[in-house]
Amino acid sequence: MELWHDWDSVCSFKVRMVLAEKGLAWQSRHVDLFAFANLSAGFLALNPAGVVPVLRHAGLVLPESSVINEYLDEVFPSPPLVPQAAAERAAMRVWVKLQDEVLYHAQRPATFQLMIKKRLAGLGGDEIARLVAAHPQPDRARHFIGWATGPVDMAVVEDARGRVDAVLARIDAGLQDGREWLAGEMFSLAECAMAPFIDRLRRLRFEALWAERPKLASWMERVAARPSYMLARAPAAELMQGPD
Ligand SMILES: N[C@@H](CCC(=O)N[C@@H](CS)C(=O)NCC(=O)O)C(=O)O
Repeated sequence: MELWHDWDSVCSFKVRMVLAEKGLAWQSRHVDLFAFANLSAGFLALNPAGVVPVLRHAGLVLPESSVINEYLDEVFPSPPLVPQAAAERAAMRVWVKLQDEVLYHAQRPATFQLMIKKRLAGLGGDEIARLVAAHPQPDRARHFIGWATGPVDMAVVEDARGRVDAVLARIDAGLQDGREWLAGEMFSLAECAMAPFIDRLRRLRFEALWAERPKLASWMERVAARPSYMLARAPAAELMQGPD
């Protein structure tokens, strides 16, 4: 099994978390997003969308972290990460969709302002524009040009914080009545999808968003205490620097 990924990529962390939960061995194919290796012809042949992660297993080349995670659970069912009951399985998928479609995009501008900008500081705006010119997703090229250059824009960070807050409020509300895990009785792919954002939001110093939400805060601690979380998290040397 091979995984094309970058270490400090939330979408890659999501898949590494499932691999770790299941104790699966995998070969790392590092795609350095800061060298724009995801836009090389070789990588685009694997994933025309130009994003990580991509899994290769038994001749299958698979993009999309949530699809990869469901595939891994079907092919390697032990320990299970998808609930048996249809209602819980559906609930799990709604959480994963919230992560994919809302939380990922909510935090992204803040990650650009407070982390990616620092990492790309050596490159001028023109150089960045040149490097992303052939990005298969024009919106993403625009994000690099608009958010990864110039001084930190705190208005963008505050807007992102507000959008993240709305997602965290939903998670908090989903954890009422002593519920330990999002989809019901078991730790599931819903937690694997959210786990990387616990790391990211802590490092963005967004902790005020859970300071007054004890259920959310203890769920975050439960997820971050799993051995798989530490195994899946980027090694210290690979972490982007956060806000000062
Ligand atoms: N929906 C995709 C999104 C993948 C994605 O956005 N990956 C990011 C890293 S977390 C990436 O490759 N970014 C590079 C870019 O935007 O150019 C998934 O979940 O796999």
